[in-house]
Amino acid sequence: MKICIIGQGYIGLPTAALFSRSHCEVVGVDISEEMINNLNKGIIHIEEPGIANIIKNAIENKTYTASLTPQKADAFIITVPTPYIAENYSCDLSYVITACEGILPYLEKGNTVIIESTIAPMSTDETIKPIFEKAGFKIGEDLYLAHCPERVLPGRIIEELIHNDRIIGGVTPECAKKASEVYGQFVEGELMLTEAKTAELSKCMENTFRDVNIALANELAKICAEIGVNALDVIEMANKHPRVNLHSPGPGVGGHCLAIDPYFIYAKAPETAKIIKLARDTNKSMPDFVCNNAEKIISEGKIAVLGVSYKGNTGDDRESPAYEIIAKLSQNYEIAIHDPHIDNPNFVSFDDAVKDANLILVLCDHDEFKHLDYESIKNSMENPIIFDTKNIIKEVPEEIKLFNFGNLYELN
Ligand code: SAJ
Repeated sequence: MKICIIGQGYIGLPTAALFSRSHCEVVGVDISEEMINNLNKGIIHIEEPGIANIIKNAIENKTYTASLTPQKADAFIITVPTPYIAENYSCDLSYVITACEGILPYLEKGNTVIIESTIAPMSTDETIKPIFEKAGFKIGEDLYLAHCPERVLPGRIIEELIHNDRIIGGVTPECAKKASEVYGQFVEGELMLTEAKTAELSKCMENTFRDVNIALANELAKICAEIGVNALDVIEMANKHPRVNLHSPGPGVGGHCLAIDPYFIYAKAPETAKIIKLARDTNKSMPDFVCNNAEKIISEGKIAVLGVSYKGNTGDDRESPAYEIIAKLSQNYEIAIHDPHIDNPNFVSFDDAVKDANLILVLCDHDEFKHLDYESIKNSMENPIIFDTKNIIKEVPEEIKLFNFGNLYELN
């Protein structure tokens, strides 16, 4: 089977890797010339376990090539970004539309087209299907169109692409059947066949479920800071109940999924999607909450920020709340940023970050931050204080004061 994958980002590239490992002939297409040249040399641009080797082997075996233009294939998979439009929170389909139009000259009767990008409910039927119909195809008869959202966790993408159950939302039942034959090449989880609109809403709802639960934890943290209870203890105790799973409070919700997908549902039904919008607002308020508490801890001086990735142990900083926190605090404090997973010339080493700092602010749960070099901290800081917004530091020497979401009420 020959597969053309449009978009070689966080999802497109690992997906290309797995198809090529399963002996499909894969063409990975992207608009970035630099990325395409690098990929053809085996140089990959994402930090994700397992992918580099698979792509290197696939290039040697000629089962993978990167290209600026699509080629004729049996199946086309679209994995391009879908941001939201700030004015009305709706799903920006422009990259998806451009990608669909871009494959039209290469499409032949009998081909399958799959949209993997997360899209708002009804997008496939109302916006994407007409693109192919206008080009003369009869969907479900001579072209098979489906929405098959990915559902993988960065850091475990290869593992989850293979083993997670997969939603296959066909525009017609025949479309779903054809799309499932494509994923059958490497997916070992269950392939669940359904309609495109059900697939679209299921994907958005998965991430909304998590966003709403995180908002509940963040609201609890704020309540506890106000009334003088340890929020982290409450979560630990409550979670001993067999049917309770309170999530963890944090500096806000980052990433390209949880911080965006709930808006796609909200934009479709703004009068009705009340909890969804309130959860977004609550999570978006967390950078302010962190800044306000940091200001209560120290009123001036230098803050060493540890970690800007939105997710621990990755170099992924998309939509990271850390940047909003840094921008706000920069107005009144000197800021030094350290992140061992992100290559940025403005970031500094751990030692330089903590040197003469008045506060260490942990914004990301990289493993490196679980056990900091406390001797170095004691030597570098006159009055060592740590504010750990991710609750990854469990114990510090008694000369160091530790704040986390469990004891912020002490600042009142
Ligand atoms: N976070 C909290 N508290 C928590 C859990 C997470 O504040 O208890 C924060 C994290 O720090 C991070 C953000 O939420 O900033 C999102 O992290 P995440 O690990 O929950 O999710 P993502 O965005 O990396 O991946 C999600 C996953 N969806 C679900 O778990 C429902 C993944 O399966 C999806 O494939 C992915 O979105 C996606 O592509 O849609």
